[in-house]
Amino acid sequence: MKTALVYPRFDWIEYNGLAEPIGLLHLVSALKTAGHDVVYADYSFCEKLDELDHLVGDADLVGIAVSAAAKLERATLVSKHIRSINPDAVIVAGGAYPSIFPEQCIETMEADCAMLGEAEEAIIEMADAVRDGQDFREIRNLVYPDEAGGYVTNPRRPVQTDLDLIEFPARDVVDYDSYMTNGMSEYGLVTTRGCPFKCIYCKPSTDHIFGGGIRFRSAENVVTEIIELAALRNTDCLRIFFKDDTITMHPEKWFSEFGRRLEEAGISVEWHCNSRVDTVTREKVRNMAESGCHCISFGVESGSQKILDFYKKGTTPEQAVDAFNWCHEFGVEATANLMIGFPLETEEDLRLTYELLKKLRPDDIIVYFSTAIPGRYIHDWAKEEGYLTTDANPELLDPARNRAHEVMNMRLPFLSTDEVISWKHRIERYRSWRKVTSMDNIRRWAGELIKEPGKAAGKAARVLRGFRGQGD
Ligand code: B12
Ligand code: SF4
Repeated sequence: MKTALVYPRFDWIEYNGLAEPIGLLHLVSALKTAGHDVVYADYSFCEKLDELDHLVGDADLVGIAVSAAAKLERATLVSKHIRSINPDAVIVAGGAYPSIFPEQCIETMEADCAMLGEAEEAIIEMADAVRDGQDFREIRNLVYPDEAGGYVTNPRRPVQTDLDLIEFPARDVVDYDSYMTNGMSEYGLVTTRGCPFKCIYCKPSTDHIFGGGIRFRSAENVVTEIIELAALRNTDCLRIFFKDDTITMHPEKWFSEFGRRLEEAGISVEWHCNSRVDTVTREKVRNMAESGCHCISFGVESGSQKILDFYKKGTTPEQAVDAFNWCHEFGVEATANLMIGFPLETEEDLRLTYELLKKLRPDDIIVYFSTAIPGRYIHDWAKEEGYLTTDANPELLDPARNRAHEVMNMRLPFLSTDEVISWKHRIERYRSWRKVTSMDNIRRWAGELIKEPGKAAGKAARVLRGFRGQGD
């Protein structure tokens, strides 16, 4: 009995950079430890769909990961191909997107079932059942079609509360060399699961995956994973992107312990993360910087309290100013992520956002369009209020893609689309101005020019494009 776990990133441009699928790799570990024969089939570098037939063609159970709506099309291509060469395999869809839209995934991908949420335990039960020829439809977290043409959703199991008990992702199956030569520059790692906040443009999507609330790994457990990763990559110097929703929910002392343990292990880590401006303190930023944090990407979103309140963000522009000042004080690059083009936004709100940026003095700025992604409260709200223009076009549902192509999926009563795009260009010009006038940025760029000329040249080109109002 063989299980194939599939990362269907076939023929796909990743607007946010290449990355290893950590969740799927956790499942590879779980199955291996349970004694199952498991192969990992990564379509990232395949030019043709049949290149991995030797891995998936004889698998009895095939698990296919789908992280977002924008990836469903590719997952479907891969799923249908596997079905055509291996009609008897049980195909299960899992990951972020099937956790939110299991029925759509089963139907579109022609899968047998979908698995909801964290799957370390459920995938073992599923593999056991397929191996033993038992009915797998009893397994908790599973959604499957019934005879009447509907779907059955089994109850969910409780999530693992002690994250330190979850095995590390099986990084040994990843072709990291190919990832690195194709543009990946850092390893992904997660130190928490879930997020307790309620932002309407995000929730309840992650709650469908991780349940509500947040669970933490200990600093010791995280450093042990880093030591193993360093050994696997034969280095004592790593770049890491912590992909937690809100890593700064860890208390201050977590970061000092993390730094101390890394130092004891003789490993230097340069890391960055995403965060909220209300979950950092001066001491936390200092401890983060001392443990190797070089950049924090903050969800600032807007300079208007009215818009932040509509988003149920729970932060204030004043908190953003404090957070950015602490970063500047401790030499941590601070990026401001903004969202503009929310239907209730006015010219005055955009002006407040622009004014806030001048107070923050960010090292980088990324302007997204407010996007009504299915599965989020903002989508339901936009639909009810008549602001939603479409939720079918994957281009419009991926904020990285719609930002690059400057298209939106919500109607704006108080502003024209052109006005919002023009504010985006204005902010991007300010970003370019900051890049060439901030001494910290110039110093960093000069350092990079010596160490990584290609990367530094790319940054310079982006800055120039920004001056021309073209963004990047
Ligand atoms: C890393 C990440 C990315 C990476 C993905 C690369 C990669 N290979 O990892 C990048 C940066 C490229 C990315 C891009 C986008 N992402 Co993203 N991303 C994440 C993030 C931050 C972490 C994922 C992670 O590693 N989690 C930790 C692991 C442990 O959890 P997990 O992956 O969910 O895995 C568990 C279960 O889902 C399940 N599982 C996973 N795979 C499988 C497979 C099978 C077969 C089974 C049975 C179970 C299973 O078991 C795992 C272990 O318990 C999540 C947020 C989050 N907190 O998870 C968002 C998230 C998945 N992304 C999201 C979105 C929307 C996007 C973008 C559209 C955003 C954008 N561009 O602006 C794009 C889409 C990309 C594209 N072009 O399609 C949403 C998805 C929600 C949804 N489906 O509506 C999330 C949940 C963030 C959010 N709250 O909005 N993303
Ligand atoms: S946007 Fe960030 S802080 Fe808000 S709910 Fe989502 S993960 Fe949590």
